[in-house]
Amino acid sequence: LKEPEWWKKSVVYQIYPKSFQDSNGDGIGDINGIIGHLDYLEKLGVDVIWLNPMYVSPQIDNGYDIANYRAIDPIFGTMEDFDRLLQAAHQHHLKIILDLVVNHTSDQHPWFKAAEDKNDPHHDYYIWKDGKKGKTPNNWGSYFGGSAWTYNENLAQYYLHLFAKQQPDLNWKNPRVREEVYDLMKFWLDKGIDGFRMDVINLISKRSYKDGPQNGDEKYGSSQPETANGPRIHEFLHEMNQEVLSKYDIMTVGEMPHTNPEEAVRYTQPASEELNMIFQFEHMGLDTENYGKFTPKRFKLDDLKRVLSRWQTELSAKGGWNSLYWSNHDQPRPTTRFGNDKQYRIESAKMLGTLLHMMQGTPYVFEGEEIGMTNARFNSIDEYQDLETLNGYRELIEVQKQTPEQALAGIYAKSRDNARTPMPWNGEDKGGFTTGTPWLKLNPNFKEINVHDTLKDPNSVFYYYQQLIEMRHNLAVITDGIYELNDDNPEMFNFIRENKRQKLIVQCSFANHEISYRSSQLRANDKLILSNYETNKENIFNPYEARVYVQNKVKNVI
Ligand code: TEU
Ligand code: CA
Repeated sequence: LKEPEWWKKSVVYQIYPKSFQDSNGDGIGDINGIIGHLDYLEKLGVDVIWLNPMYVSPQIDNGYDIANYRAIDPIFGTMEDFDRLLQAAHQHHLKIILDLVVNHTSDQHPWFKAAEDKNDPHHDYYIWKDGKKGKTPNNWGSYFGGSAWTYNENLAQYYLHLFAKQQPDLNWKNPRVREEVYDLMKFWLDKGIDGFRMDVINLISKRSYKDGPQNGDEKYGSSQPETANGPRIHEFLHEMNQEVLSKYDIMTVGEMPHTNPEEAVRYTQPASEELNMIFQFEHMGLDTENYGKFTPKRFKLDDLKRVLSRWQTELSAKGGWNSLYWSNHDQPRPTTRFGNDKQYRIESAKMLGTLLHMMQGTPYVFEGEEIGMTNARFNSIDEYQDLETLNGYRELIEVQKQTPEQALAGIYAKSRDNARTPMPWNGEDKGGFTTGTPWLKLNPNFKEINVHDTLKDPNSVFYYYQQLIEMRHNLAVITDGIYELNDDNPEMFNFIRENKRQKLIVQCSFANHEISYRSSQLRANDKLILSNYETNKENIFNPYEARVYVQNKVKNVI
């Protein structure tokens, strides 16, 4: 049996540097702060760290607007600090992957400054359209609100920015752009990093610039049909693979909104020689109305079962590979979004962790998920920082005519700042995150939910995640077993994983109340190997209870 690639057996921990640990009192997390917590990550048992961008940036979109791809922004430290972090991580048996943001640059990047001269070769690094002021080339809206086009008076041209106007899209049709990107990738890979997470990488090949469909009463149309998974995307990714990726022993994960499993097979099957895995968004959209991120709707467990099972059976089974995630720096906290963070916060966090980590794919743990953090209920919009949130709030009030209370409820449910509150290392003043004023308020519940108290409690989420990660390292069936949903109860998410030697039976309750349930899958000699409760009633599940049984199919398997 061929040993699976290292990234198939790895668990990735995502660090949002700005919010992880401040070491110099300026209220902003930094590289030296990360170095101080490598022991904590080694204790958790994770294998890889994904770092959100720390390159030189005006911080309009918290570092996803890059002005120099080959330098560390002074707010995070120096390149020497980074080199020390990389070396220290490797000494702690931790690999490091960086964020590659090349669908767009910052408008402060020298390339864009030069592009404002039509005769400069950098002009065609970006996407310009002639036009009269007030008449945009099409109806596309930016993901962050407003138009996706901004007018340059001197050039009498518009430039495209799918995100903020300070994030002009790069023109990937220009081979010079592709060469520049491959060069900057090699700069970091030659320093010894272990791979890349690629920001909205499936938007880099634009199909056309025709109008997009409008949802609801939105003023703007969606750019998605013309920009997601475009005509040359596989050509570009294969070229990137041949020019750069294939020359290193690394892992790659592409962030790919609006992508379905069959497209994902094409991106991730080894024969394509493109990427190792992708972040898909289907389970992230279940509680979202199609015309607005901040208008949450209740999701149905049945939808979640259908979507996640489809990704299990239609991707890995066809030679592709899944990433597995509940949260990241763009998404609300899973205990609030998918569990019950009031009466059953700990149970929900453990149950959701079980559900995800027993599936086939590479799991990602976002900072704070391992201690069961929840959404942050701030009292006023003034306490939020994220431009997507602030623009969204204004739109809820001005366009959708919501009251401030209604709008704030939507912001509380879906704001990206829910994930970006500083890591609470203890219950002291400012949670041990900083000695200064944190750039974003801590979650008001940090005195109850913090690392110090969690590590003191043997029944905490942390030690449960430690077990999940250890099982993932030791039970081959989690990596190579087939997946099959057992849809025998509307309040349970039950599935099996099976290979020739072992069968795992995973049972996760999403019910707020006790349910009586008899599993047709269990056999007398099945051994309960993990549960987030001291299970005592064979067929009655406690609220948000998870159980994992193992069935050894051959003798003397551990
Ligand atoms: O996110 C892309 C993306 O799809 C997000 O805009 C997501 O759809 C939205 O935030 C969900 O509400 C990537 C980065 O992860 C994000 O932080 C950046 O803001 C964005 O690209 C632009 O670089
Ligand atoms: Ca700092």
